[in-house]
Amino acid sequence: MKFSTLALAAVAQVASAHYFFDTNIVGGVQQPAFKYVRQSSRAVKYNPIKFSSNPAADIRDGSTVDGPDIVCNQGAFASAGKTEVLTVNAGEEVRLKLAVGAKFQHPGPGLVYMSKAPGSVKSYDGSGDWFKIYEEGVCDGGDFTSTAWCDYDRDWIAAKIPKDTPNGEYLVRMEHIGVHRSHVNQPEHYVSCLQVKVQSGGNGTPGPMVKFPGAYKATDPYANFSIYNGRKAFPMPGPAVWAGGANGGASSPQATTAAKEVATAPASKPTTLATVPVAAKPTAQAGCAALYGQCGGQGFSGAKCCASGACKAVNQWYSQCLN
Ligand SMILES: [Cu+2]
Repeated sequence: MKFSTLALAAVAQVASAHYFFDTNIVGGVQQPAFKYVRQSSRAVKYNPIKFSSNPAADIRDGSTVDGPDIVCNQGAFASAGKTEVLTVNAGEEVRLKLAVGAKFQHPGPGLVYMSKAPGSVKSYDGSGDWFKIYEEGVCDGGDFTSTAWCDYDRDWIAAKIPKDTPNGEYLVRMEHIGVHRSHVNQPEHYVSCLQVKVQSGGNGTPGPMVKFPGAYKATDPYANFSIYNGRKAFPMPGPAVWAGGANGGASSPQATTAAKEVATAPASKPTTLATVPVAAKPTAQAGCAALYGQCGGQGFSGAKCCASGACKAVNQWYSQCLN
């Protein structure tokens, strides 16, 4: 097959708009791709995981948030045995980096979870309990549809293994969620898992605990959140971050997180609203897709127009409204 210049440009766009993790960084040194990170088996590695309530044509590679792929990505467990186990001290940072030079160019939160393997993490499918060790959402007063998000335009997510984490082998699950289409119940989940052995740990009782699938539901506030039409507090997906120690049962995670977002985001600053031009545009106007929304592609039956930006072909199955 011959590639036109347009097709090559489209591939470059994919690399920046969609993404997957392939490597971890230790002491500033990038480790070989998929040495400690489980590799997914999906046909298009950078595709997101979406809710199964979406139209079938919008699901990528059959991966849904309601199925096993939300654990560590599609088919990742099959690579567990050949993926090595990284030894880390409790209190140290783990960091995952995106592959092929991609950056997070969807607005949305970054989240890190851990789950203890009953024995060797190489034979653990991630069906046990998960606790959250880190989350980041909105960081500053920038454009609420892009740069205001902490990890926007970055190519990594990092978190410190809590000092109180008991010794043992764990999966560390790194996730970025694009929320540019959450207003139509289509958040995009990008997930990968790192295999670690925690040493010099503590005697904490991690929690609150959740399961994957199960931690996220299509009816959750984050999955129905609009980044358009003004700045507002973002309801963080999943449970509260484990605070360390024995208080694994912190209550009302959503409320706690929302309150924190309000406290850190300059929600009522009038100048902020004035600098968000996209927000002023009615996204549902004439049924056209919002910025970053799908506006075409093979098998797509929705409106082929953009309320904001221009409709550009990302690949034969996916055209997207982009600036
Ligand atoms: Cu996307």
